Amino acid sequence: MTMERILVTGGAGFIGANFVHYLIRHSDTKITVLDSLTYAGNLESLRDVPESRLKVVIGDVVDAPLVDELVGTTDAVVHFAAESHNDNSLHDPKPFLDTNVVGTYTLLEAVRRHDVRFHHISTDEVYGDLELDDPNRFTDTTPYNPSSPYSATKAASDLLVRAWVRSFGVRATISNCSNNYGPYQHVEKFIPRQITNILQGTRPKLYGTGHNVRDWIHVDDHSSAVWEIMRRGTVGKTYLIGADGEKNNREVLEMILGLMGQATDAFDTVTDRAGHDLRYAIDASVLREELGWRPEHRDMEAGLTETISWYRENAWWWEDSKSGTEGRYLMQEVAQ
Ligand code: NAD
Ligand code: TDX
Repeated sequence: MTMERILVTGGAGFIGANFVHYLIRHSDTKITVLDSLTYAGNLESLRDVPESRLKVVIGDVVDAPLVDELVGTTDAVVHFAAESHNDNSLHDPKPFLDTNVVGTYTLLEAVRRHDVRFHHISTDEVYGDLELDDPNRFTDTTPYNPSSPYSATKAASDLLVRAWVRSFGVRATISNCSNNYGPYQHVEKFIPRQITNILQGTRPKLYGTGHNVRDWIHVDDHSSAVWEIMRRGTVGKTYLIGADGEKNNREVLEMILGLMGQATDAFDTVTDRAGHDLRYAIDASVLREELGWRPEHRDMEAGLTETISWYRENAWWWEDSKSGTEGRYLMQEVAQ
């Protein structure tokens, strides 16, 4: 199947931008990014991409005529655009419904009309959470059980994709990935928030006891998995992406503090997130066995060292958004 032209929604966000860089390095595709540049989108993340390979359209995934026009002139769509932060969804869920549910519906209708290959990016959070000692991990048959407004809208979007495959024969795949880290991640998220706090002389903030477990994967490994699925995955199928990277938040924070030359207890514990999921864990054996995919970044300490250096060297990229983000956290804390 030809995949010379790819439409990347949300390509100015964290994972979308890293995916664009990945395609530049690993393919000859021509890329169109569709992004509405919310607070989370930053065109500077695409600054080094050659103009001959990239077109950027600033627009909304709920804008049906625009989406129809762009989908009509591409070979495939990869749909990253979303409202992505759980904490924001607890305080103002409406944009999550608009972008994550109506936006996905709008894209599905367009790919259906034009018979274009579609890959939907989703999250492990659709499965809810696991007990710390549960020997099972999430698989593609784990029942959906989302906890937050964010994960409920992602679950809804996945179910729309499944229905469009079954009812209308849309050529779609879905991937549910675990927590990503790496460059260009917004400073609202756990790892960049703590790194940039330390760089600015502020103490990191750990929610609750910090025993919540996340299954960390480097963003480049997410990109390589998505590109494999787009090229060689089975239409109609859901693939779980994870790199066996389970760590609790306290361990990750202590690692960051140690790597940045701080005492490992130099952090504050703050009010826990409402409904805070305890543990996520991905079983990626289908992806490994069917497509032969393997993660390259298996050492989180090495990945974090690189990520810390990136934030240290690229303060110009994040500094402008830092005070607004911390202001938002302060307001959310007051509203609790
Ligand atoms: P992000 O918040 O960094 O980026 C989202 C991008 O989408 C931004 O550039 C934003 O401007 C854009 N966008 C938002 N609403 C839009 C709209 N209505 N129209 C067009 N563009 C819009 O998010 P991210 O962390 O890069 O996540 C990307 C995708 O990956 C999301 O679908 C998310 O659910 C999924 N995901 C994220 C993680 C993670 O750890 N961050 C893990 C698994 C899955
Ligand atoms: O300041 C903080 N302190 C803290 O302890 C922040 C921002 C977070 N946390 C905790 C909450 C989580 O247990 O760290 C963990 C990670 O938090 P986030 O970075 O907000 O990620 P999470 O809620 O796990 O969701 C992420 O992974 C799945 C992404 O944001 C989602 O888009 C993705 O679907």
